[in-house]
Amino acid sequence: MPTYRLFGTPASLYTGKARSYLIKQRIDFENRAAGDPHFRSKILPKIERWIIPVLECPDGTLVQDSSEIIEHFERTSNVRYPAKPKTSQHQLIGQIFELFGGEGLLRPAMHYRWNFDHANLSFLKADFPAALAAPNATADEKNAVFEMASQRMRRAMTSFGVTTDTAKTIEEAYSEFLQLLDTHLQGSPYLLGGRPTIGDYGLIAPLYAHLGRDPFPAQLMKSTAHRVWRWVERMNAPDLDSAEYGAIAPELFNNDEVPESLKDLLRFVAKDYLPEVEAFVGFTNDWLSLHPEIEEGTSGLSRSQDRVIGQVEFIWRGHPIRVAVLPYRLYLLQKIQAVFDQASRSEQDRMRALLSETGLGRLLELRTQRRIVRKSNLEVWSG
Ligand SMILES: N[C@@H](CCC(=O)N[C@@H](CS)C(=O)NCC(=O)O)C(=O)O
Repeated sequence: MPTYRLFGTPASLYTGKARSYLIKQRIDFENRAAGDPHFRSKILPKIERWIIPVLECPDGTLVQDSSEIIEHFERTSNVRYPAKPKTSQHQLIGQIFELFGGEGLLRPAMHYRWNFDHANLSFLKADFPAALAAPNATADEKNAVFEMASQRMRRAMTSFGVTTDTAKTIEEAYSEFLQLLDTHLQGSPYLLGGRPTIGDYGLIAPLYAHLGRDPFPAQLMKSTAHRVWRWVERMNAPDLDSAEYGAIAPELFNNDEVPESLKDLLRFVAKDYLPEVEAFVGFTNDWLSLHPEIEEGTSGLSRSQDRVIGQVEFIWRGHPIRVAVLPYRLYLLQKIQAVFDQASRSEQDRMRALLSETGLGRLLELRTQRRIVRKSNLEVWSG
């Protein structure tokens, strides 16, 4: 019987996000490797770029993008644990953590994967080719696959702002984040109470594949933030896996409540990531002004695999850093703003108060002249 197939790799950040969702919803699916000949010959030509994860549906429909994979099920079927929280503030917070998890935590994810060779390298050398190379590849071919992937990723790391100058600050910031999340998880098994929601799926992306699975950061997480480690394990379990919280878990934060520990996490996002959001929105607006010729429904870039429109410099925790600007991030930012835009007046007042209390008020104003939409599994500009 045909089933869903998730093409990706165990070490892939965004595959981990989609996989966690599929597991939690008990959707019948198979994990398939990106090295699978079917992926190369049948899927990549249709997706038009090398990117994972890709979900192949039983009817042959392909869905690329971890956020879209989640939306695909949220739109079309009765899911077990809806990813969309029930109440408005929680929806807003959920979308903030989808953006921050998948995009804002790339600095620690990349740093802890690629700058700790003494602990990680032998694992990565075995792990990458196992899923990226063809199943019958020779040892030399597997080594070549690893070398190519690792060189690409080490280069990519710099474009996220990971340098020798920032390394120590990245470690300090990540340690602060782990402690804040650990403290918050003292009160509830998931970010917004007793059920996993979109914010958890955003956060699991870096916290599973890189920070919870690679040897060095996994050890760091286990030894300094046990509750976060348990949450990573929980996010990959088919049940709620929250026995240690007792029977009260489903009732937690049911009233659109935002505990102080969650506000502290939002304050962290404001300090750690809002400056980057300001920078990429500003850069994008300048870039769009320079390119009025870009047609609706196109990316404005020459090749379908291009995802970066330029580089922008900003100050991150006292360091001037230069990072790549990816329009995809606007797509996730728009999801935060959509929650606000669609809410009632009184809900908007509460959201505004929460964001201004936590230093995130600007998130509602940072908008681009044109919106990013998705067409044929690519990010393109609206009219
Ligand atoms: N927005 C995409 C991002 C997917 C993505 O960047 N995936 C990585 C692997 S985790 C990738 O395919 N990178 C391309 C490359 O390595 O060349 C999603 O959420 O699915």
